Amino acid sequence: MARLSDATLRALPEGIHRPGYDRTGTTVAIVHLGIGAFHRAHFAAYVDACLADDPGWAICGVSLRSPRTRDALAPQDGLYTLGVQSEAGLEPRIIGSVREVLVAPEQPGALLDRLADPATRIVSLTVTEKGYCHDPATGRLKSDHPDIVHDLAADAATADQPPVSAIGWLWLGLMARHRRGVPPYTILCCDNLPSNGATVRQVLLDYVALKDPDQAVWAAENLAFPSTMVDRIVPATTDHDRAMIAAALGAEDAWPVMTEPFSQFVVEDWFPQGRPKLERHGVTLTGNVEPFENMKLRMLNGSHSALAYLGYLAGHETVAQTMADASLRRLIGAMMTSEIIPTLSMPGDVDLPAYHDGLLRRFANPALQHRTYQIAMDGSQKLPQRLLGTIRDRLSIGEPIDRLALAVAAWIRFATGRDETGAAFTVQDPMAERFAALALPAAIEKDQPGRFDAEALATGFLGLTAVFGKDLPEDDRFHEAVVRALKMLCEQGSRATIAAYAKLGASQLEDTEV
Ligand code: CS2
Repeated sequence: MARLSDATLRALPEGIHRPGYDRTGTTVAIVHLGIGAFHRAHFAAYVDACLADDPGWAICGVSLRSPRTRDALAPQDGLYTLGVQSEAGLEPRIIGSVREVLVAPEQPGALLDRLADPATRIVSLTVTEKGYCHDPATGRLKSDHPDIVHDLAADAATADQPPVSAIGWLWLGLMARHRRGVPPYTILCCDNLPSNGATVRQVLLDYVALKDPDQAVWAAENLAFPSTMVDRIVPATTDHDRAMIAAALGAEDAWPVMTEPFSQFVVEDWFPQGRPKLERHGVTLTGNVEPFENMKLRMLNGSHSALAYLGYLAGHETVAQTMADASLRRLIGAMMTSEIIPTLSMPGDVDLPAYHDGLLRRFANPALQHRTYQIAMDGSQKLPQRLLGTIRDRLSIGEPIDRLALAVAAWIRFATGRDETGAAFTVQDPMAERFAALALPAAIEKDQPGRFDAEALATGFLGLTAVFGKDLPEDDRFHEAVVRALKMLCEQGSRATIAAYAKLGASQLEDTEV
């Protein structure tokens, strides 16, 4: 079977949507750090649409570690398939906006040239929450993070000792431009962080204060960090997806990306060096992204994480399966309606109940194989912006937090690395070793793996200040609500707990014998 590439593009079956522009006439103006599936299903797809009327915004995608994406896409001239999946079936679309893929550790010189090139006007990022090497509870750089320690020690001026962190690369590129009198690029964070532009700005400024203190004022005054809200569900690609795409294309694509029909991108309009005409292609440009970010992080991602932990414990492999569990669906719906929506204050034209309905529909998409285990990854980096901010807001006005606390308890139970049958599984999280050390003394009997003392477990995990800060663990209402939920999970199991929380009102829970 032929491989997808510029040469085979024309031979694809007629109905397949493909770039409506001459790819050779495009020029790279965006360098994207972290060219994973999410970027290829989201920003790169918007840029692909923009290239049809403005060829000046193609993308150079960068992998900071693994060569896998480059190895898959290079023989395809950067082309790949976006497989949009719904109940109506599969709609493949060929994306042409990625003109080049670099692997930072292998091609540091080429990457530095791209970053320093005056033609580069935006550096965007999807490096996941942990990729910013920051403390999720405070939003500040972890100066003792091994990647930051490495980058701070590396030669400041060249790529001879290339950085390993995204922050290190951002700064190396900016300094190369500064020395040559080239204006700085706009830094566009597309990760699910709270106030993501401001957060990345703070992390970068913390880095500069240590690396190049003489440039701290320049950096604070001259760089642009528009905030964004990014939304599209993108499960990891499977071999089954590859086979399905090959059948539709009649050509092989080594790494297609699968997604849902829904896509949303809200961007703060702060691009001193210009930007593609995103507003023509469904992107919302606005002065204030924060309400949208809060809505999405708390409603979608907060629910996603709750579903991931509760669902995984209850034996549901995918999000669609969690939605087919009537109790879990009811519980998540109620968590959004009763505990999350009241914390949001949105512009007048945003209909939150409709957003809630839309989310339940999207989660239920049976065509998407979105694994609960995938979403459960890196909980320590996700919980603060997804669940804990909402909990803080609720506590500050004295409102109940039972369902949110159950989600936190489910995370703790998951982080023990033992499922309810006692079987061990791998917890993927930068703090996984700490979790294992906390779970060990809370195990009830060493010969009965998977049985834990809820009180001991909660006290241990809630002491993780990098996740919970200092304030939350000291709040008795929070501590009690988490312990109550964790006790039920540990003693009665996730299914019984989900059923109880789905049925009961918050005040009744307090009277329930567990
Ligand atoms: C998910 C997100 O894996 C996860 O943590 O919650 O990737 C989610 O699918 C996206 O943010 C949707 O926009």
